[in-house]
Amino acid sequence: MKKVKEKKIEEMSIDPAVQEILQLASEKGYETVWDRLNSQSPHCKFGLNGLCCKNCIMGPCRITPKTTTGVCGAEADTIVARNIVRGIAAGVAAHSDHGRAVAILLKEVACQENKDYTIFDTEKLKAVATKLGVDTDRDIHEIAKDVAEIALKDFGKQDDKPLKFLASYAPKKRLERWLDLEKKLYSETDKKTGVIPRNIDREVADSMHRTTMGVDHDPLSLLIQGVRASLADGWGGSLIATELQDILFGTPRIRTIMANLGVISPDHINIVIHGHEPILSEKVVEIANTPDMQKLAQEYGAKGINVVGMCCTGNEILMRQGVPVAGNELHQELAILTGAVEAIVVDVQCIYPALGKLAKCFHTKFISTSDRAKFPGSLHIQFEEEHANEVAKKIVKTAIEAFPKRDKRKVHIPSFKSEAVVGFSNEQLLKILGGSLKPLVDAILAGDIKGIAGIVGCNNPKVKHDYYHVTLTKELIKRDILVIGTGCWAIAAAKAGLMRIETQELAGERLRKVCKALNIPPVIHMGSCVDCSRMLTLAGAIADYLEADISDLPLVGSAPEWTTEKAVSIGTYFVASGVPVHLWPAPPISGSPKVVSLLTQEIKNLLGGYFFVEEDPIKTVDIMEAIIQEKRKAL
Ligand code: CUV
Ligand code: SF4
Repeated sequence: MKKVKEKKIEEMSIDPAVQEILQLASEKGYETVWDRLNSQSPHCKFGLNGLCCKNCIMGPCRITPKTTTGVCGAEADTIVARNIVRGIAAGVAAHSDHGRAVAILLKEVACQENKDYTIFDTEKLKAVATKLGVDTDRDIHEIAKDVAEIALKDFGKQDDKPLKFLASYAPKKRLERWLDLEKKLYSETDKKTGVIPRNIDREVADSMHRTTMGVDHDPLSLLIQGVRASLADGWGGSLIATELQDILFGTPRIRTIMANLGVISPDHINIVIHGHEPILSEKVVEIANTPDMQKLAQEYGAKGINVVGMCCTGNEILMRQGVPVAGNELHQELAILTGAVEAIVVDVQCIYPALGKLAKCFHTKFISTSDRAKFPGSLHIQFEEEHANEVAKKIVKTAIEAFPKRDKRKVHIPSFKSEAVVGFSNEQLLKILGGSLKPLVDAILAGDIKGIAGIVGCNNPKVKHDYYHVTLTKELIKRDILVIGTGCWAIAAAKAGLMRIETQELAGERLRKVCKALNIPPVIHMGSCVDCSRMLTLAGAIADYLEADISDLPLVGSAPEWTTEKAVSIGTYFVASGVPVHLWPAPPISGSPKVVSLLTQEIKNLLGGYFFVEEDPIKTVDIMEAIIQEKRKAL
């Protein structure tokens, strides 16, 4: 294979902290994700186009102009659709398992079987209960038990009724549209096809069943199942995760945090928490801050303990506790390369297995904690909710004990860090707006806010790190489009200083005026990936307020540096909820013109949303603005 030419460091990332550490890595010979990408390039074209099937052992089969079917007779359309649906299902499974863990914990806390956690936010508990139709005039433990049970039922019920969370949270018109489509698809195809999710686990299982060898071969039928599964994520698993986490750990409030590798401290014991579930990260933060642990750290010669976040679990603890964040997806190896990290503690999702080998080059303990995520080279300390305090203590102590082994000659911490205003839960937004959506809706109707763009998703070494996130964001606010978002985008925006109040000056005149009046930045951090559900419910609330459907509103979405299967699920549930969504890099569907046209055009008539793919960020904003203008005309 042809060797691709190596990228220059400036082409790899726009983040100066990243560039600095990459320079160091290249001088000292440490391997990073960019090197491995280089070794894997050029990538297999069959995989890139979605044309490789290995769903049975008559294969693997690849589709070429000469060989147009697999051994079983499956054509390109079927293979491409099956592959993408499997990706969605995996994403749904990941987010929803996260939600399930929170629901189980809430039930245990409610039944007072778990005493290491508490019901922190009773106001949120009552709000969620009211939405679900649970009687709130009782002891909070009884209310919490009912809420948890409803959530758990959404994972396990066997009837064909919509998920209770979806039915209770989705806006009226959208629900009607899904039900209509459900009926339409019922009569046109078989009885079991529809868009309304029945049970979160079942939609994952159904997706796996129908994509296995010899089951569903119709691309539309397959993609509709992908849509149904994705809705079980957005209005199911992810929503459950967000709402129940708020109950257990508190609804985010506005606060200022610091972001980038510069938050790693030269004099403290640094613990990086990476992964997704606040059940772990909240505990580590809490225990590390106890006087006992801080004292122990001092006995070991450190000034104290500095816990910092990374990726989505970083988003969770910055939103709720104001914990600084060391970076997004592509920072995980770079944090270790600073030489000043005593422990990188992980649970599930987006964790590179490469951390095991890299940590061994330093004194860093790479601590895995989840029974479903083990790594070569990690120190496994199993996290158990029922002994959370004890396990968290063990984790923090392990980090403290690593401190004397830190090699001062290897320490290199970039000084870059930026301030960011974060913590915009919908509850906080409403509070800023004076308790009603009216001022926001009025600003949209008047054109002071031309529209709202939600940007989400990962980093990907295939694209210049943070470049798309940051360029898109700056260009959108310049055109009076408010930007909200989650995930690694949010960390990119925070690092780039776009979440400071001063960013108002980069916004168009009309958006600037609105942000000044509300004293908020024009770039809004709404949380982690599961908190995309906050954006869904915000869109839903605006729709209900206007007695409209989400697809009538001037909203657009983007995942401009996406990596994971979870991002495919997120993109799909936004499309299925009526929002046009931009993607870059292109998803692996180009091998089937049929699937491409279904997802970029035909789906618009069915659900109102659709995907579009564009590499250039400015052209992307042109398209987004055109979509917004079109919707505004119809408003
Ligand atoms: Ni869950 S899914 S790389 S941490 S946003 Fe970041 Fe967000 Fe993608 Fe992963
Ligand atoms: Fe090949 Fe069909 Fe088996 Fe896929 S399911 S590997 S296309 S024979």
